[in-house]
Amino acid sequence: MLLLQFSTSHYCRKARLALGYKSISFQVENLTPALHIFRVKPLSGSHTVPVLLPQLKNCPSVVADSTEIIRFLEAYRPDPPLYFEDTFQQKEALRLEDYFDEFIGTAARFVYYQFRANEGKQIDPSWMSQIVIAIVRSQYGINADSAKIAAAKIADAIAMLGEFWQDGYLVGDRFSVADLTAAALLSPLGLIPAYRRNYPWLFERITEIHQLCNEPLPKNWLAGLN
Ligand SMILES: N[C@@H](CCC(=O)N[C@@H](CS)C(=O)NCC(=O)O)C(=O)O
Repeated sequence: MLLLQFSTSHYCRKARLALGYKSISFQVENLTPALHIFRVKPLSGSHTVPVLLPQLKNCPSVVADSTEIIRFLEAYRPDPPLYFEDTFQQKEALRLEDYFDEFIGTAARFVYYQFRANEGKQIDPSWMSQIVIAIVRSQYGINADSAKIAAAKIADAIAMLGEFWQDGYLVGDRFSVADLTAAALLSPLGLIPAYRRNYPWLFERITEIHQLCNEPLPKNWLAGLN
């Protein structure tokens, strides 16, 4: 399988965590933001990554969007499961996946890129990195005000996780797509010292989930501890 991705994208991380959890071997093709459109659009009709090319007989040739990728992987290799057989638990797991995808992944992007353009500039001051940060900020309208609204949404999500993650799982009594999605989409916050200081349990849990899924933590993650 080939995963078309941005190496730093947390939605691509979500897809990699799922592939790793299911011990599916895959290769990645790292795309350059903005130029990626020429590779991705003809395949999926959309402009976002991740896009998975299963490259297998009797499988779709293209699976786009992290949620669809997990749906595909679950059918392709049901064990170990990320979904539930119980209808109520499954509905709840998909509801939480959607909540993290639609509200928290986007909010984390705002907070992260606001940080990288200001206090976190020294993490990678190279012109290439600064250009990518500038493109993302302009594409999504990221500024101090929009980042503040995003930070409030993240605070709500962390409060909710605090109830479930300190000693359990988001749904039922085992790991699922809901935990995986929360870990992937909140992982960029690990580079931000204030979050590391205030929520050590959150980053311990995100670390455990990366280990469970055989996925390295984000580059420079330790910078958040300084
Ligand atoms: N709902 C999508 C969101 C993916 C997404 O937002 N990807 C971003 C990277 S983090 C992207 O491709 N941005 C480039 C663009 O929108 O042109 C998913 O879950 O796969």
